Amino acid sequence: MPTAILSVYDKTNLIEFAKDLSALGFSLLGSGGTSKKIRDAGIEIGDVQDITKAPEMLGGRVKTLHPAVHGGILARDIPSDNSDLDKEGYSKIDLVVCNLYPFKETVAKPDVSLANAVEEIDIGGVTLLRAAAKNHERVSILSDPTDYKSFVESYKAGVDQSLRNKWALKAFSHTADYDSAISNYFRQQYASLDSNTDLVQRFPLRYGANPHQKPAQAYVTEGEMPIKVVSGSPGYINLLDGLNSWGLVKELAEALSLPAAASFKHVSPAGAAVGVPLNDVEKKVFMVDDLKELSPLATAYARARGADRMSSFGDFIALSHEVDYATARIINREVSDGVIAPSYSKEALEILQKKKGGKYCMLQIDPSFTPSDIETRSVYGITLQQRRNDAKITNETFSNVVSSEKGMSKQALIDLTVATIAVKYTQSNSVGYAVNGAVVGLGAGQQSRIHCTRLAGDKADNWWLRHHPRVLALPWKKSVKRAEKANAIDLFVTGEAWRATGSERAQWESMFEEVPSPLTEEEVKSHAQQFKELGVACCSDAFFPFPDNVHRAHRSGVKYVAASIGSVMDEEVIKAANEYGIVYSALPLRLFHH
Ligand code: 93A
Repeated sequence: MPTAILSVYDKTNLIEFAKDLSALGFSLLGSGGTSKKIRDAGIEIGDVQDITKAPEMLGGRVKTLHPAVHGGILARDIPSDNSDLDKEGYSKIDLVVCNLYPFKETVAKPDVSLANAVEEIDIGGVTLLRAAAKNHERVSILSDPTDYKSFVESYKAGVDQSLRNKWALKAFSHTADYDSAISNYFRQQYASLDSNTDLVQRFPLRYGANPHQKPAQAYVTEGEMPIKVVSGSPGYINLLDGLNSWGLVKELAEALSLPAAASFKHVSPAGAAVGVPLNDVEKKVFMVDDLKELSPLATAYARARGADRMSSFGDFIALSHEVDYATARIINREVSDGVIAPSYSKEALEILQKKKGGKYCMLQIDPSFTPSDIETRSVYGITLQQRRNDAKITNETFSNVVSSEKGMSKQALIDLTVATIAVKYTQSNSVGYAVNGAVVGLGAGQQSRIHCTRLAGDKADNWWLRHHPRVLALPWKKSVKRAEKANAIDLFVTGEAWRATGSERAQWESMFEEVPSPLTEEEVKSHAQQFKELGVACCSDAFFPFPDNVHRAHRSGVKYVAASIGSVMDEEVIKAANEYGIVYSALPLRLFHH
């Protein structure tokens, strides 16, 4: 006679099922509440104690935890297991029906006490599920009341191993989900930044992507959280920016053996750069000409922030090395949301901890932290997994030159590396232009590649126009702030200022001692000619589907391209590159990032 153990919290469909099992010839055993309910319905059922010969104890904490139960479940059909059972007088159990105490529902209630939550941690039920699921070759495990019917049907037709396999999977998924709810709760109680604990695995976030998306948190499930909050209280997007930008600067600094900086907005870089020294014009363009000493890290941030000053307004900054006094001084006078770095010098801490009235978000990351090879996220309730994009960008990455022009200078390799690592951390589609170790134009998150190429090109053109002597000599009124200058310069170089009318125009004009006249077509043209001489590098995160991208890139001084091939139009694209003497490197990788 087959034996079934029933121990369920959720008693849905239980009576009908017990009836069916009896009719199929099962001998039934139940834990306290389960057997009572079945017996009260007039169905014959024994108690688990009948086989354990031990009472339920500790107020129900020990009901089914006994070798008579688990020996009966785990025994295989092999002589040694049979003789072990015989020695103890135990019998095999063929079916386990179990679902667990409602831990998730309990901790979701407001004001639940820790003691109440702990009491809802099911131990015996989880053990029943795991034991039966482990021995699913012989035992059926039902953890979901909706499976009772199919069990009865399949049992009548003979044993269906494939169903047993599926039920075992379901049982283990159930216990895994249950345990992760418990560890999540314990993490909140015992391993949060807000409680005094040695093991910090979690910190609460102000809110999610939007203020109404509460609660929000950041956590690790293994080891220690590699990030410390030095000041401020980060939000969800701060963390997205911080983690992506840190990945970028760490990789960039390692690739080029130079300090690196990134200025992120909405999870894409507005700028990224390495610490290549600045000349006097660049110091003016990047608004750091008043600072005496610039460290390599400060130079990297000045360049990164100077790529697209308007987009960098309120940025999240990543710095590859310890934040020093010079870098902290630049950050301190810019409008910025936060910074992530491996450490802060004493002077830097002193400066930045006062920023925003002490609310400036400062994160410190353990530089030796290596994320797991597998990335997991959940979108619309579905869990997605992929291998992390840990492809290394080295000089070798650019070695397959497919154009007739082949020469690649050391500077070109640096700039291609900067552009490529930047697009690797940019929301796709993306195209990035770089010069002098810095991104100078980035087209991010466009659905069409030519729009990325145009956007990056327009940004690069404007960046170069900001070097124009007439921009550097604009007669500002003393009261004009740095951010206002960035906006006003943008209106000037794009010509938007002269399309503006009414209060917009008046406001723009009010910033100058003397209202400047527009740049003439000739001035723009001859300045652009000098840009071409710089030899701009360009990386696309996937192949160029049409030659229009190459034509557009060329107009913004692009001399070096790194993009994968694989388009039916490759030949046309490379032909266009050859028309301009562009060095075209076929990337061995695609670098989509989402
Ligand atoms: O407290 S327990 O972890 N100790 C046990 O030994 C045990 N065995 C089964 N809880 C235990 N269970 C759980 O009791 C089952 O998972 C089920 O949710 C519940 C059924 O209890 P009752 O039959 O008394 O209603």
